[in-house]
Amino acid sequence: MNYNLVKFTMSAGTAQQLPKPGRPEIAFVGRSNVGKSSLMNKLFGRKDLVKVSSKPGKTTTINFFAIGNVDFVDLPGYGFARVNATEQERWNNLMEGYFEGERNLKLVVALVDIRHDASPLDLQMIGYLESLGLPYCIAFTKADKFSRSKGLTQAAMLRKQFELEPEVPWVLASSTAGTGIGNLKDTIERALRK
Ligand SMILES: Nc1nc2c(ncn2[C@@H]2O[C@H](COP(=O)(O)OP(=O)(O)OP(=O)(O)O)[C@@H](O)[C@H]2O)c(=O)[nH]1
Ligand SMILES: [Mg+2]
Repeated sequence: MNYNLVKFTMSAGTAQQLPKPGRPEIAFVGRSNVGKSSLMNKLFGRKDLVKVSSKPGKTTTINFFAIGNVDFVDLPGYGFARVNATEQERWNNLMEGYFEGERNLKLVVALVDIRHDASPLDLQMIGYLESLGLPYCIAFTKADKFSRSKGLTQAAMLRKQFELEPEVPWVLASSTAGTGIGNLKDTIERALRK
């Protein structure tokens, strides 16, 4: 896949605005601020195609990026203390509309911050992906914050906490250092071939 050909295609702020399912999709989910948008930029080899912010809750819409006939989907993060219930409800409807919309999801890349124990919301997210029977992998992000050996120990501990089956692919990733990007691309290619 030629990542250089990436193009932003559209944003959906409500489930009704989502594009019709059909094209193969690779989606990125995780807590707000975990590094979804940064990791996508790194995959694309682009600095700021996907908007990144130091403030959590930057991504509030579902954003689609196309590479040939495959869509890469940046989802708004969870766990961000939103100011009001209306916004939280919009988020819930948007995410449910997406995941339960019979899309052609080839892989969900679930991002987890390597530095922290599995949070209840992360556990819930993985459980949700499992319950829908979606193919997923885990990207442990911000691996640059640890030495390689500490990162590997921490990843093993988190995989236990999530009770991941051995066949669930995982990578240690850092958008700042570029760690794990090749590995993640291989995982994506394998998922697209299935
Ligand atoms: N050290 C380090 N910082 C990172 C890494 N990836 C992202 N960050 C920082 O983490 C913050 C959040 O990154 P984003 O990519 O916007 O996170 P997001 O998951 O898209 O956040 P939302 O859009 O709020 O859901 C930014 O300040 C990034 O610079 C990484 O691999 N290492
Ligand atoms: Mg984002």
